[in-house]
Amino acid sequence: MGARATELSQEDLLCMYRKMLEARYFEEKVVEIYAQGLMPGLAHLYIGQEAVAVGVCAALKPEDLITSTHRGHGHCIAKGGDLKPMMAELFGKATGYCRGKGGSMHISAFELGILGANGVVGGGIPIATGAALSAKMRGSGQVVACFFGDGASNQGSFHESLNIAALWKLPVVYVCENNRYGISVSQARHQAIENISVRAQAYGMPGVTVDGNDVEAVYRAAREAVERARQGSGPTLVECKTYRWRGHHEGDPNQGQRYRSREEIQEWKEKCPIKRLRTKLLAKGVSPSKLEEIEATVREAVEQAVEYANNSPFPSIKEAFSDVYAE
Ligand SMILES: Cc1ncc(C[n+]2csc(CCOP(=O)(O)OP(=O)(O)O)c2C)c(N)n1
Repeated sequence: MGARATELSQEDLLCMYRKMLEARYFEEKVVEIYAQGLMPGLAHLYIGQEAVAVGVCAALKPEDLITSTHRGHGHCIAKGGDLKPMMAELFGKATGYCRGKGGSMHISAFELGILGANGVVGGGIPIATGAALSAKMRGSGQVVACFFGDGASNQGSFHESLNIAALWKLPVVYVCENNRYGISVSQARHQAIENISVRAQAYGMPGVTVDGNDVEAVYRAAREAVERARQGSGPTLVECKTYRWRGHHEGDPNQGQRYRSREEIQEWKEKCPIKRLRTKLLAKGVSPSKLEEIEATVREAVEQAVEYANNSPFPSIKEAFSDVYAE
């Protein structure tokens, strides 16, 4: 993305705006296509959380690594994923990042430093920690950003990983996306703490909480944590407070009845991270037509990704067992 500077230029912010739109429009399309039954498996959408992935990945270099979650499309796009092989992967097609065998929840693209989305809650945390140990032992200078949710921060994998990463000063940034729910359980019903970042103290690393709907705030916190990791000073826990607009997965009927109110959803929609950046860009003197042009280009790119996915073949039955295990 070319950011990583202390101060973000207008060009950096426009780049972030484009990436956030890619994540949003890609998934708005997934809503439609999933409802038509064209996508096998489950789709957990990231709509509302885009500022986290984009703010964090803007602080990384292309050779840095990320691990993702079951809600991983935004992470993949922010780290440089191309919409066409991503959409093809969601359709189960041979032209997808994992040749159609990963689907929405298991996209990986090692060439982009994407070590994989993961259906196991908290499963990416030890993977990121191991990758950070590897980077340290190889002296590669790489940093690993590890995305996970508030629910995942209750898993043993979280506590064991943070403990060892702090002890060994591993180059990893733990990014907790506190979107307030683990499926239908609110944070207040699964944790006695308000800020998950306080857990960092127990392991001897810095912990910060930021507004996860403010891409610049996320970027600033991530940048500091990435620099700290790169200098050999060890991990940081960055908690980003945000919200998911859709149900837990597509097909979860909850849009304001069972576990959260319509008013709550509406309140968070008003804090839309994309609208917020748009307002900021306009205030900085960017013309509305420039933003409209970006919006139209991204919409077109999403349409092309769907066409590409639709026209791609399914993998051959003969390849059922290839690319499943590392060779
Ligand atoms: C080890 C494990 N336990 C339980 C589940 C079932 N499960 C899927 S998503 C989820 C909630 C995850 O919540 P959080 O980590 O906050 O992520 P979010 O869905 O909010 O992004 C659970 C319990 C699972 N996939 N893996």
